[in-house]
Amino acid sequence: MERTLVLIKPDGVRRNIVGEVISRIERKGLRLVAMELRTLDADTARTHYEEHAERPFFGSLVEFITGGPLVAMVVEGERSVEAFRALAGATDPVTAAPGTIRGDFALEVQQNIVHGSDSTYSAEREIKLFFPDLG
Ligand code: RTP
Ligand code: MG
Repeated sequence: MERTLVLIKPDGVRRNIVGEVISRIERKGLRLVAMELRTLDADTARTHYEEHAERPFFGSLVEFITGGPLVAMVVEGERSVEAFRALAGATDPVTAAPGTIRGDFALEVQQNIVHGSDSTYSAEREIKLFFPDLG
């Protein structure tokens, strides 16, 4: 069964929509297999977003993602990587379709509420980074 890493970013926690996001994941039929509320250190954040290390927004992204507690979870189900990305919506919340998490709850590209792994390869790497003890 396919697994993906989902983060409810610090803006989502701050805005008290953790339950809303989890509810959408559960209603879709995906299952939670691990979950933790934690504040990321800068090293973990840089490793998580290493593909963006050369982008102009990298420093600001690391500052944002370490700026408060986030919820990290492993979600499992049929084509869960693609299924969660569809629930999340486009990266830019302005163009994200209404009905998606970003389309319904966000307006700024950085503070877009959730992260979902973009491939099964990324999912494996990210799950190891956040949940090294998970089998
Ligand atoms: P994520 O990795 O967080 O699931 O988001 P994504 O795949 O939809 O988008 P990605 O291109 O991987 O970007 C990672 C996160 O960086 C922030 N971002 N800021 N122009 C900007 O200031 C900018 N572009 C992206 C967003 O928080 C985005 O989700
Ligand atoms: Mg991404």
